[in-house]
Amino acid sequence: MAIPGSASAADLDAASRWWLDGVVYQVYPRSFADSNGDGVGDLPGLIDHLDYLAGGADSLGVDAIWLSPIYPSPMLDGGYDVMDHTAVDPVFGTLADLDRLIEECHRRRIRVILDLVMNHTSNLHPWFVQSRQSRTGPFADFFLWRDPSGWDRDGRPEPPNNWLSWFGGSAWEWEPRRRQFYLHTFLSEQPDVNWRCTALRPEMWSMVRGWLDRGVDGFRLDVFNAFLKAAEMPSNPEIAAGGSIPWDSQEHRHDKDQPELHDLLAEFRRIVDSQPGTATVGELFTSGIEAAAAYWAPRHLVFDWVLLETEWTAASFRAAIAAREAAWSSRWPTIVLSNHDHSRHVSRYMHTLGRRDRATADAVAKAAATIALTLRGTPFLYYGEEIGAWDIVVPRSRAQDRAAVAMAGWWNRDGCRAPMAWSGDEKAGFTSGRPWLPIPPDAASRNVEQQRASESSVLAHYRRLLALRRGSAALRTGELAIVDVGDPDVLAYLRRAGDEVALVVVRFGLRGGEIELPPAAGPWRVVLSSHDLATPTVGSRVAVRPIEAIVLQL
Ligand code: TEU
Repeated sequence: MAIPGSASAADLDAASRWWLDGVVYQVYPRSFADSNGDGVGDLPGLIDHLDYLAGGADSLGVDAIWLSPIYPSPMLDGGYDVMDHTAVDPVFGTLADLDRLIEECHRRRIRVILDLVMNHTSNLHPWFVQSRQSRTGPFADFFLWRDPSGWDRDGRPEPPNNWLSWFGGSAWEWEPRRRQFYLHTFLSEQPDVNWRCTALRPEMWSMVRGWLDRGVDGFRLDVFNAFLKAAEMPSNPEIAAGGSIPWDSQEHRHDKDQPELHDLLAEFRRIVDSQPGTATVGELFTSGIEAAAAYWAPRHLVFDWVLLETEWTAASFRAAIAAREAAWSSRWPTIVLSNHDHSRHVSRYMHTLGRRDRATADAVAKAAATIALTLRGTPFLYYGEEIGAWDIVVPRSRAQDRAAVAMAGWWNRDGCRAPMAWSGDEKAGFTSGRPWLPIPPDAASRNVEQQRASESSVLAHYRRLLALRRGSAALRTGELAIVDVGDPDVLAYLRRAGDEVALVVVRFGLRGGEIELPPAAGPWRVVLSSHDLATPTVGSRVAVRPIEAIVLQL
């Protein structure tokens, strides 16, 4: 496959093509494994479970892990409010633990991606603590300070413009000591940094180089497309028929996606590219799939959210895949069904099906995994999806997601961040202490230990899919073409690389039936089914059972 602006896939050596044909696993460190009994996951706990993630008969076999932020933080936004980008929060461990994690990952041929939060800091970051105290001093312009646009009749200052916080309310907070407002796209405790301040960039680039020097293999860039705002900060156009959240009541023309961002990104990417074998993935903030593809470059992936917002029907997935293929063209997308910000996909899909039973949930988890691991692009798995994890309900009294507590109507993201279920013991093998979030109620029967022992488990299916993908150039980097198999409830697509062809067929609904297979150079054989191990060879037609995904090869 030719990659624009760089060598073809075949020309990339194995060490440098992991971002192209590998599989990334997102670890939410707080919820993965706790080694010291404080109820919060940590780096030593993660290290203890690397064999589970690495290659090998009894393991998953992922190629990279992405850690959500592990830096010192007040944890008002799950660590995305950073106080020091060059250190490790003691709740997760030490820099020495991180060095050991990197070493242990590299020993297992797993790359390590850190989460860079460079759009904002915590309000407790030393830069902001000094910046808010006066309009002079070395950090005065590290943040986005603006005079009020006026004063109301009660003498209160009015915000510089109409910009909104993603979490609701104005994006401006008044600081009496400076008699100015500062911008916060997210919580008021997350002041946006000023990327137009020339003194800021060397500080950020020094931090990035520091992690590269420690052997980090790449970065996930939090809301990278919001780094630059229009210099004059004009108000955004209002949208009368706004969407479901306040953010959607404006056209975000001036508070993100600025033209100068391409140069800033190029500067950052040159630093990363100077280290062979590295890669990045940009977390696109609320923009569309075309924007994602436009920001893409070789080694520098960009998330789009089309699949994250797709319903569990063949029509929805067909449309989403067609939109992706059209927007990305020969550029290389990512595949995301779940992450730490959204309801887990098994829960979303069960809602579409109107079901709550375990058997249907497992069937959906396996069928969805088949899609995620056979579409064109780099899959990003979210911890727990490999055992079919779904959302938990967190009572408001135990809510940790500040946005959900502070903002009415905000979905409580704790629901998708439950502790990983390693075993069936009372704390699921996650901790010996009081878990920071409730252990999933079904952990006793939905856990790694129980699923490792079963050939029909969701975990077993992920392992088989990952092994199949590893052995198939077509499934890793092949071209994709949607095919019509004459049944609206069935999604089908071909993956092709050279002479190798694979066909993926997925039935979404609850009524089985036969489909007509596309004509091929030879007989199709079923190499993997999400329902069972039997893999009959087939003729020109094949029966596809309810919520079944099958992979066929010639
Ligand atoms: O999330 C930003 C975010 O929520 C949007 O990118 C949204 O998920 C996406 O556009 C799909 O609708 C990032 C972090 O992932 C989140 O945990 C933080 O709260 C936030 O930035 C602030 O750092």
